[in-house]
Amino acid sequence: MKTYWKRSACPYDCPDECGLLIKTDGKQILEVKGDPEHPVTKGFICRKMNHYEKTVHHPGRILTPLKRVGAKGSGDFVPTTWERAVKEITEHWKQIIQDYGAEVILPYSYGGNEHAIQNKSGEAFFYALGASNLERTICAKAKGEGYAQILGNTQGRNPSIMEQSDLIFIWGCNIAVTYLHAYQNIVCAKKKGAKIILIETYESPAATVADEVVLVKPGTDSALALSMAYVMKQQGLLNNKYLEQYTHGWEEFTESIDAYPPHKMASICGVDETTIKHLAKLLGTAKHPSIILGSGLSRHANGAMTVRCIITLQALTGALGDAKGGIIGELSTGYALDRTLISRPDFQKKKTRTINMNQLGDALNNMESPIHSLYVYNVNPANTAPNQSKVLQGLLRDDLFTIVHERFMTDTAKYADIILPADTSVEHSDITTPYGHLFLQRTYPIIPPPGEAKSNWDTFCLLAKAMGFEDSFWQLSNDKLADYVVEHSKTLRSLWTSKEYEQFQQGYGVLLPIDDPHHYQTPSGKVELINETLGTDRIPHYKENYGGRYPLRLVTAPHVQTLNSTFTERKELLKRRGDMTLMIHPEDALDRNITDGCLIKAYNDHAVVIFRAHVTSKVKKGTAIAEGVFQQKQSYNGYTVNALLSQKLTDYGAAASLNDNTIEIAVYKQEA
Ligand SMILES: Nc1nc2c(c(=O)[nH]1)N[C@H]1C(S)=C(S)[C@@H](COP(=O)(O)OP(=O)(O)OC[C@H]3O[C@@H](n4cnc5c(=O)[nH]c(N)nc54)[C@H](O)[C@@H]3O)O[C@H]1N2
Ligand SMILES: Nc1nc2c(c(=O)[nH]1)N[C@H]1C(S)=C(S)[C@@H](COP(=O)(O)OP(=O)(O)OC[C@H]3O[C@@H](n4cnc5c(=O)[nH]c(N)nc54)[C@H](O)[C@@H]3O)O[C@H]1N2
Ligand code: SF4
Ligand SMILES: [Mo]
Repeated sequence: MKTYWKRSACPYDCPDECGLLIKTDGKQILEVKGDPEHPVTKGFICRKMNHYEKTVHHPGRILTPLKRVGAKGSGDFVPTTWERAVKEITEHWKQIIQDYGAEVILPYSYGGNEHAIQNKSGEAFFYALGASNLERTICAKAKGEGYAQILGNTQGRNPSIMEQSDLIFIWGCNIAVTYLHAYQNIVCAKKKGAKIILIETYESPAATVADEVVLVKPGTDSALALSMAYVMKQQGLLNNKYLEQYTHGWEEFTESIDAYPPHKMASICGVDETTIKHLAKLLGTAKHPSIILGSGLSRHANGAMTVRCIITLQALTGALGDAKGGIIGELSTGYALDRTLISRPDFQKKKTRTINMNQLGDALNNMESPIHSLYVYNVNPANTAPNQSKVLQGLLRDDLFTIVHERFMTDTAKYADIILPADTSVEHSDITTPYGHLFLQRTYPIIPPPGEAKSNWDTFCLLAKAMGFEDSFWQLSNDKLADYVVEHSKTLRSLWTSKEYEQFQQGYGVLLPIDDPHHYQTPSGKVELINETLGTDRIPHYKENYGGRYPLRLVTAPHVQTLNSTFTERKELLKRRGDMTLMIHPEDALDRNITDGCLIKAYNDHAVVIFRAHVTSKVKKGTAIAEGVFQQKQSYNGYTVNALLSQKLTDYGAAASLNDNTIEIAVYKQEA
């Protein structure tokens, strides 16, 4: 058997989009490792992708289109052909479009495959169809908005700059789990003597690299940040030269921070006065401080405001203009590739209604302007969307015609009328657009798809032809579309030399140019400490989050063994992950007679969910942490943590307020 190695890239919703080397015989993939020549990956990938072959050749892969024969949710399907499936879908659509108009069709997708073509091509199809528009904001849109309100389109910083920092604040980022190569940068900085501070709601796996861990009450980081600003001002630690030269509104802003003395803010954020003063002094006296921002702290009613308040700290130190420090964690490479060549907004003939993906439960159950058909790809809302019981109730509707394009029989797929088999990233061409570093990569098919699995692009082309779309766009092959997009992305072509372009075409990770840190792409050309467009929010200030009437604040955190609901097909990872647990503080447990390992019920106005209690002082008193996304079959009563989450949106960005919910807990069963 002749075997050889091919370059590829991880397709998942993870900031690193690692470069991969794949050993293959042309039919199967045999081994997967990190590409040693990829400048960020450096040969190292996570344990999940280390055995990607177990996902690609998993016996549970869906290999043919399937038609439902049992009740919705039962998972009872029989194989059908692509021809019949496409005919059934498109005939159904033609009928409902004729009866009610195309807006009764809703596409539902997110980042299951982050590569540009498989991620964006569905938008072209649904624009051409005239379907409802999906507002894709489940993840970090509030963080992006908060960043933009102060820094506009300023390029995000490459995390490798942290290697030269002398102080790093890891702020609400589960970096040891979610951003592994930035974690490596921090380990490197630490070896050189940098001090590492973790600001979290629990002692997350990122604590392994931290010198100090500071636990805040969820959703109160802006109180901590503004109070640190107060202390820095009192102690004469503001970088006035920088403020005068590079910021807009600094006089008014620095005056406003007098309202946040530590003695007032300590009880709000749950961090004592001494610690606030200590953190302020560390930040104000460091030479090259970095703050790496996670998304967790932005998933609150005050999410964008929190992000903005934290960024102001790095304006006060002047680190925003420093090549060895600043704000890390809000980076985008999408600007270089013209993704509208894939998503084709020009195909939309008229504006259609917009439905927020975080409110799918409401959207499916709203019978005043009902959705008649749902097309799901790159996403698994039965497990990942908020208010799970409402989502499931909607998916159960007999009159909802649901199509799910998937690789595995997910909980969402079980509610489909028709399932279409999806391929994997080693079976098609694509282009990466990472959100954790500045290297782009092109990928090529390495093996043929198993059975009759098809890429998102090929599937949309089939549907387009059956719907009678005549644009020649739908005739392109996956490879040709990738060629076209790369060739016609003017920004990309202008940024790279022909040698770099050539390397990219050969599948290597190639760096986008790094901007001057002082190139503030805002309307004023400065850091906008005051943003005049924001009305009552024009000055960064402390704002409460939603909270709620139950005593414990619930935070959903990522799990190291899985990636959202992805990788739940992998038994060995699930075994290591273990039960669906809720982490709670020993005093909260004692108050309720809860012992470690017993079954507890967590409840609020949305649902009752059973967890195994994990009593640990790693969690702050008053907070409960649920790591990981679980499948219904791994739950105790059919519901997972998402059943306890509201559909409320963040202050800006219309993102999910996943970490802004409250619960009460009680013993369910003392014995397992
Ligand atoms: N292994 C693994 N990797 C992943 C994922 C995964 O599920 N598993 N998910 C991927 C995805 S889609 C994303 S968006 C990224 C997310 O990557 P991150 O940004 O690291 O993760 P978040 O889920 O946003 O949560 C980060 C931390 O925020 C904390 N947090 C929540 N609320 C607050 C708060 O109010 N204040 C503070 N200080 N901290 C708070 C949580 O405790 C959590 O540990 O990771 C990606 N990578
Ligand atoms: N409790 C809890 N809830 C969360 C989170 C959390 O940490 N905890 N994280 C939140 C965040 S940050 C996010 S971004 C969302 C993510 O929510 P989702 O986008 O639903 O994330 P995944 O679970 O990764 O689901 C992706 C699905 O896409 C499928 N897929 C992968 N590649 C392809 C492909 O090429 N084609 C097709 N058709 N399908 C493909 C996978 O098989 C998988 O089932 O969840 C949010 N919800
Ligand atoms: S999941 Fe993240 S860390 Fe793992 S290989 Fe993919 S990009 Fe790299
Ligand atoms: Mo995400």
